[in-house]
Amino acid sequence: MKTENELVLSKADKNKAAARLLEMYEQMFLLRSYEEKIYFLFLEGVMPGTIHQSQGQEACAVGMLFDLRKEDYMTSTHRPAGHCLAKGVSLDSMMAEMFAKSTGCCKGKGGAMHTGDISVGAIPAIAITAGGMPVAVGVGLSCKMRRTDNVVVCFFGDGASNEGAFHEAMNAAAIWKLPVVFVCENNFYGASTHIKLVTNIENIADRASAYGMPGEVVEGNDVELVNEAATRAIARARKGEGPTIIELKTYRRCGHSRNDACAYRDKVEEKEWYAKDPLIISKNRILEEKYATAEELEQIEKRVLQRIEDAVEYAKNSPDPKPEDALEHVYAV
Ligand SMILES: Cc1ncc(C[n+]2csc(CCOP(=O)(O)OP(=O)(O)O)c2C)c(N)n1
Ligand SMILES: [Mg+2]
Repeated sequence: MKTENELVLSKADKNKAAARLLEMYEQMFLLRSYEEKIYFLFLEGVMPGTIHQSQGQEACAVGMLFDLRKEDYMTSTHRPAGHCLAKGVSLDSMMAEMFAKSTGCCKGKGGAMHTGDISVGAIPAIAITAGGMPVAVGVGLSCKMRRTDNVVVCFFGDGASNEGAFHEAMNAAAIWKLPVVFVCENNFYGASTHIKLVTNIENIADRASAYGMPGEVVEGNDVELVNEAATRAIARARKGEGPTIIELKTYRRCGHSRNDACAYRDKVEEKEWYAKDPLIISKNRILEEKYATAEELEQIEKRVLQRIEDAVEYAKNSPDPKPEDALEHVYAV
């Protein structure tokens, strides 16, 4: 039987778990709603450039980055919106970047595929498949050489795991015991190619042993499980024990890019994964555990949707870059 103190403690723990899951749900809802809004703005033809979206993969970004400090770093991919919002890039500056405005997080010069903001540790994204991985190793080396205890979370896809840069990055991080957490968002496709056609093993994380680092396979649509794995790997990295590979099994609810209807995907497979939507998994848990009522969740969602509308207004009312700005913030030798 539990003592009175233990009961009080477990109630406090429950309150903490409730607050964390509600916050994670709000963040995931923000990621989903932001990308849905962007998609419709693209259909309206009011935005230049192109988009690669990550609806369905929100638990990966939020679970991995939830406990990172501002001073920690994150590298992303051609699908960076969720990662950047979860790392703390401001919603207004991301929306303005999509409208190519001078108030954008990259002053309107980066667009969707180079989103980021170094002031919050979000290294602007690189759209070259696996291109962010050697960069993450360089940032990790810098963290170590400066004797900080900062860590780097490095996102990449299943497709990226067959690039040479993947292997070189893993090996260098392992031999130098760098504070890098490698996160493979395995959504089973590299553009239209199913992973089975290009990879002869079941789990990308199984490759960890080849570099002498731990590897973990996690249900990537359950934000709490992702967060638990993140906690283990981040603690290891902070203590100077070196890198980890975390493989998150997930699925995108959208096409590879904006005009992809996913004709190459099996419809039964799609249906099974759509039933495992990360937002629904968390929402059901919140309601089952009575962390909040349906009405309270609706209030949270309404608040988020209003923030997005405000960001669109901010972006639309922001100034365009001036022609001479093309010569600013560029480096040449
Ligand atoms: C070196 C390189 N080759 C090809 C491309 C074109 N390309 C862009 S995304 C992509 C698929 C990447 O798949 P994956 O790593 O699984 O990421 P996902 O799109 O599933 O998030 C490809 C082939 C590229 N950007 N860079
Ligand atoms: Mg993929």
